[in-house]
Amino acid sequence: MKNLMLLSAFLLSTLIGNAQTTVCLKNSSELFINAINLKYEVKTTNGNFILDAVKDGACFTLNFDNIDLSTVQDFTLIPERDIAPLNCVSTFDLVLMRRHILRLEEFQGTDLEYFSFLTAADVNGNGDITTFDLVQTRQLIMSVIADFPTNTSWNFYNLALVKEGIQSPNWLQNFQLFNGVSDLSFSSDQLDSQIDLLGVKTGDLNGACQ
Ligand SMILES: [Ca+2]
Ligand SMILES: [Ca+2]
Repeated sequence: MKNLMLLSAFLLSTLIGNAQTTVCLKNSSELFINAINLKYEVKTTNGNFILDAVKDGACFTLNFDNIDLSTVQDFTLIPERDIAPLNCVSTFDLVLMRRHILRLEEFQGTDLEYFSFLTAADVNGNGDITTFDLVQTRQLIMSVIADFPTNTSWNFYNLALVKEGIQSPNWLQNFQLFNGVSDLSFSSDQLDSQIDLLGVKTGDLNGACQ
């Protein structure tokens, strides 16, 4: 009888909870980004649940304790940091953007830092870096506008997919390689794993923000 009870307790614990999923948010230097909240939506065959991730040191733990893991279809990460658009955006970023637009100098840094630089520079989020981005950044610095009208203060990407994309030698010419990097949903076989997200502060071209 005791063995039977132990067996059913074991079966229940394998069915419900016990997934240890860790999510870390990093910048392009792979330093941890701290001032952030993380929610996650779990889609199951019994419905969807939105939960708060628990800060655990520099990273977060996703808790699936009360969810029958066999019903999980996928889960989506929802990082929240759409505040302080002017944070880390200075005239130095304007200088870097202008030099890039005028092709005055080659980028110095890693490919990951270059990906971050380009993403941060496209402040209006239209997929290109032009004088419109320069104008909006200048307006923000001069308090003509309070935030980026068509972009959030931060954007987050699947770091593993970004790293995969920049491994291709011609990644700069082929942005198709980055299809899906902003999709933060993960299938149930990524329960029990560590997931890294890349955070990019809009307008912070020198990547000073954490
Ligand atoms: Ca743009
Ligand atoms: Ca900056």
